[in-house]
Amino acid sequence: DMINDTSVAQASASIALASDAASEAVFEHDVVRNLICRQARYPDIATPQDWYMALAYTVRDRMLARWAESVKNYALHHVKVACYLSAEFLIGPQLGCNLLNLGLEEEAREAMDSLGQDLDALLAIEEEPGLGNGGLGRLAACYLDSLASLEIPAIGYGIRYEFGIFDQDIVDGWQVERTDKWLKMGTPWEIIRPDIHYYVSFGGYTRMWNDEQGRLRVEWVPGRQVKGVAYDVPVQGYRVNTCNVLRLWKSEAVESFDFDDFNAGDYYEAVEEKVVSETLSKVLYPNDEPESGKRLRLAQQYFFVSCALQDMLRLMEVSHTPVERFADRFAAQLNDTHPSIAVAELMRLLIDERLLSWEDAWSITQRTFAYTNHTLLPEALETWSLPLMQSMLPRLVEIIFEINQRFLDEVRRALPGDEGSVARMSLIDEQGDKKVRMAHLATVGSHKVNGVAALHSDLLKQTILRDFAAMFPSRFLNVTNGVTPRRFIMQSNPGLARLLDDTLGEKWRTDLTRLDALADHADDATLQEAWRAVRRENKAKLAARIGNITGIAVPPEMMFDIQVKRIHEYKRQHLNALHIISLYQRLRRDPTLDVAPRCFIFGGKAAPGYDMAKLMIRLISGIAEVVNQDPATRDRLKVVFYPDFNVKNGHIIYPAADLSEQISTAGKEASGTGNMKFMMNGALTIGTLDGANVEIREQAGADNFFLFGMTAQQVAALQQSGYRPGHYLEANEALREALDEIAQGRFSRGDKAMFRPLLDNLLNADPFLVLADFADYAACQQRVSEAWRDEKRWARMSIINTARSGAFSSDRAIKEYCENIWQTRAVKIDLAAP
Ligand code: 7GP
Repeated sequence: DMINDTSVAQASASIALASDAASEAVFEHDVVRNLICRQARYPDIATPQDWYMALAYTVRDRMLARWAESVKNYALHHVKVACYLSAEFLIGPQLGCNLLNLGLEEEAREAMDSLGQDLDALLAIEEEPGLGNGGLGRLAACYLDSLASLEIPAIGYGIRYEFGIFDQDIVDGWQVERTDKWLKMGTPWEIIRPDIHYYVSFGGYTRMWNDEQGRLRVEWVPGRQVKGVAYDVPVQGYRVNTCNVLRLWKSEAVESFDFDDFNAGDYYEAVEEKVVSETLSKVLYPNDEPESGKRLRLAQQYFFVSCALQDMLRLMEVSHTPVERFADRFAAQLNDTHPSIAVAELMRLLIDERLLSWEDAWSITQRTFAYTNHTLLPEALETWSLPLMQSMLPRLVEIIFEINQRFLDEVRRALPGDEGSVARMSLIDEQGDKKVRMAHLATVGSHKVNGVAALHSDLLKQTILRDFAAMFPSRFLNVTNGVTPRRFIMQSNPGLARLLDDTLGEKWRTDLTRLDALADHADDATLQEAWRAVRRENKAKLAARIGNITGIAVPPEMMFDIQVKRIHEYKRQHLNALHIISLYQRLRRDPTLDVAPRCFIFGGKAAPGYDMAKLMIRLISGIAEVVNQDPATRDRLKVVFYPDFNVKNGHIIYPAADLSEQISTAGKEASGTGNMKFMMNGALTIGTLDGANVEIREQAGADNFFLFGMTAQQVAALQQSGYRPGHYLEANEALREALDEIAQGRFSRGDKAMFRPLLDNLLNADPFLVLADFADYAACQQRVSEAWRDEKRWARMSIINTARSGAFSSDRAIKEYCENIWQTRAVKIDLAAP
């Protein structure tokens, strides 16, 4: 009844609208009220943290009526909701983007000003929730931003980790990890929903029984249960009333405490139970770690997926929709295989608890799910030990067996006598210790499977999912990734945003393809001058920050050549490093050498257990230490390792880049999204034909992209025919010298052993073809240097890159998901309507 109550609707609308119409004075008043009513502080003794909280609550208050209105509308109109299931959401700092999306930035700035507070200083103290590792988690966050901005009903489902990705310190050139205590000051961006909670079972056994109707039923008698409580983060669309929700689950102990029987022993057991239950959502696993001790990780995956599906079923009930219509009301996207146990869990919920037939349940399941793959690296493909899964999720394994049996029957019918295909496609890897192949479960249980860039989607069909693509060709498609221009242009590069407004009007803000018109002005001298001015300012800001953090003075006139991303051998930070060493050698040998003065900036975290990646960080630090203080080169060459690369630091780094390093071994980087952020902000790319680089080059034009290296095909062919790194070493003197200098301890304070593992790996195996691509990379970098000398040409190329970046908005990507996979559409949220 409540949702039809006009007076309630009017009240909600007026709460939301009043705050919009509100003057700066009202905003200011609300901040002070929150300072007192939420922080219990008067202005005269309030700390910056108090002011930040007061401001954040003031902004949040302006989102809540929109949120309630959005939720009400979804329920009322029985619309289809896109559910994005992801173990990671790397959402970044919230205050700035919420101010931007609500259109309240100026109002807030002025209000805080009158209160004697600097908005930028308050934005700077926000601790970001690091609930993701990198690309995959950040992509999920960009997609939530686009869904809300495109007014599409959506829910993000994930885990509320108490500790997110570790913070990185650099000590003596080495990475040192610190735990990320993002909640230590509390967070104003979540609403706890103790009433929205579900129970999730683990362990125990299953048994069959006959119910009163004589139906054969399966009961899972769990060994223990954990409670999942909803923690909601509002996701505000850009200049629209849509406010969606990111629902994160925190694990808690089940209060099954029997007070009558209680004695001291049981009490301590109960406390222990509580501790164990709460560890489930305690910490995010860093990726790229070797498999081991991952029991808790599987438990996390099942935990959040089960909560999400139970929540979706509850929403069906709330809106009085029969469960048979589940797939008409929800589209559920599996962000890689981490949530893929959802396929079996939805089957369990529908069969065991809602008593649907296998066939009906399976039809619903397949129509509900779609699966996005984010990697082809064999070591990153998830498998779970069958015995482990059997002990933790006995009922789910039974269901997986049944799915597999029915599926393999289908394979045998399609390919009679082809037991090779059956073994390859099975959900269970039977070789050695038995394992469940999660990518196969996701593929079989979904109606659509996509890769994240054109090349990657093709390779997916040719490699790891080849048999499936042959059998179900129409299931496979590509959706190239995208990034949100709200955060990565408007919020982090306000200078550029203003210049774009001045040049093009404001339409680009809601339709990024409008940037295209900029290309017509690429040679315009006035635009070029303004363009350079914006870039100069961004670079000066980054230079100042680098000075503060590292003590390294970098002149903003230098070319800023930047590689920021997770540290990984396939991303080849060491290729970049080897080129720097050889450049350094050339400069020492010939001080008059005419090359562009450059500052090479690196940033990124290495997984704590990934020794080679950590050694790569140490190598970069070692090069920086030597190069930066060498009087022979220090005016022309700088090297910086920027510590603790995260979303917040990205805000200052992307807009300051002249050159974006996207140099992965072709075929290994599924898409990349940093490449898109750099391009939008006017950086030129030096890159291989890998991931979305291919499409970036197509958009920018070959003349506006620095291409080098082997193609994915050439890489595969070379590896097939037996790659010999030594061959490339013999042919390249500069390469030999660079490796030799490392071996001599030049970048390790004389320690000749330090980089031995890295050198041995390159010389003996070089699995990512660093040596094979070195010569072409160095030659390409030479072309970069030459292009830099021509200021006008560079400005033109930079402008064209931004102009052609419209295709890489996450809005474009989300529209493709909606049309080609989810069949969802926009719903206008109108606050004024009674
Ligand atoms: C990344 C891919 O490495 C990157 O190329 C892509 O742009 C990004 O996903 C978003 O699609 N993968 C991960 O971050 C990751 O954790 C493990 O993959 C499955």
